[in-house]
Amino acid sequence: MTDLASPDRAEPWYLLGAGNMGLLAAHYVRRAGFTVIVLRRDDTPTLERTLILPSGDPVLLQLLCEPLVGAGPARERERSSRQDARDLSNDSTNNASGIPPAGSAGLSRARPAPTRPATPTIRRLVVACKAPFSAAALAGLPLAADATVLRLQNGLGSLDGLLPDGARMIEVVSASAVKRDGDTHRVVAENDTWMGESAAGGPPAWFGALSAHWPKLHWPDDFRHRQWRKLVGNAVINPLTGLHDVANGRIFQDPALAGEAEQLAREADRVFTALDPTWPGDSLPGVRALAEATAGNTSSMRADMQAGAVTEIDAINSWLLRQAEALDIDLPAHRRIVAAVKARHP
Ligand code: KPL
Repeated sequence: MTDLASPDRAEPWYLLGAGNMGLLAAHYVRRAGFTVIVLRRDDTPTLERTLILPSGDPVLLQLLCEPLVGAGPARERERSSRQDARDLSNDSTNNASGIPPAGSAGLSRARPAPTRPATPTIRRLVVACKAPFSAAALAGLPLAADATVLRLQNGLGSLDGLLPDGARMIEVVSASAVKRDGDTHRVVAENDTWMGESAAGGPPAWFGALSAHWPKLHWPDDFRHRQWRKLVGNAVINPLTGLHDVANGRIFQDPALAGEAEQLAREADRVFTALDPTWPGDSLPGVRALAEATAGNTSSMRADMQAGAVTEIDAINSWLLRQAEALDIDLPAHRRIVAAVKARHP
C-alpha cells in the first residue's frame, strides 16, 4: 500500500511508450523526485533525449531502461524499426506517442539483459504508447495485482480488460503538445493536464508531489466531462484531417468539412447525454475552438495516415460506436468515417 501514506519516491515509475508525451511525463515525474525506467525492446541500458521546454531551455533526459522483447510478425517489426530503430517509439503525432506493435502473438516480455536482473514486479506504470499497441505492449508485463497505471493515450477503453482486477487505473488527459525532431522533442504548448478515474475518490498520495512539478496538472471533480470533451475533439478533428489531409484549422474554413464536423459532434453529444444526462450537449463550439487553437497542427491521425501507420480510430470513434450500440443509438456519421479511415488504412 505504497500510495496511502506518502508519495513513496522509492517506488519507480515504468514507462511504456517513450514518445513525445511519454517523455514529457517522464520529465515531470523525475523533476518530482521519482525514478523513471523506460521499458524498451532492446538491451540498451539508457535512453537519451533532449526536451526543449517552452522557455527554450533544453533538458537532457537520461533515462534508465529495462528490456522488453518483441515477437511480432516481420512486417510489423520492419515498420517499427523504420519508425525508430532505438527507442521503438512512434512520434508521428503532436501529442500522443507510441511503441510499435509486437504483433498478434503479443509482446513476449521480460527476457532480462544478460548483465542485468529481470524487471521486478511493476507497481507503477505510465502507458503512453499509442492506443492500438496497448495489448501487445502489456502482454506478459509483470504488473502487481494492485499496480497503479497512468493511461496517457488518446481515446478511451484501450486498457479495458488488460490490467489486473485490483489495479488502479488513472486516466490522464493532456492539452499539451510536443513535436519531435530527431532526438529532440520540443514542447510547443504546456497546457492543462487532468487526471482522474472512474471510481470516485481523491488523488493518490504522490499526486501532490507530482503536481508541484507538473505545470497545470489538476485532479478535477468533473474529470469525466473533461475527458469526453477531449474525446469529441479527437473524434471530429482527427479523422476529418486525416481523410482530407488538411491541417486542423481547415475544418471550419471549409463548409463541407464544417458540416461533417457538426454532424460528428452532434452524434457524440447524443451518446454522452444518454450516458450522463448532466452532459451539457454543446460540443461543437469547443471543437471549433480546439481546431482554431491548433490551426497549424497536423493531427495525430493525419500524421499516422501520412506515415501509413495504424491509427487510433478504434479508441476514438469506434469507442463512441461501441457505446452507441449498447445504448441502441445509431451514429451514421461516425459509422461512415470509421469505415472511410479503415478503408484507407486497414
Ligand atoms: O489531440 C489532438 C491530436 O492530434 O491527436 C488534437 C487536439 C486534435 C491536436 O492536433
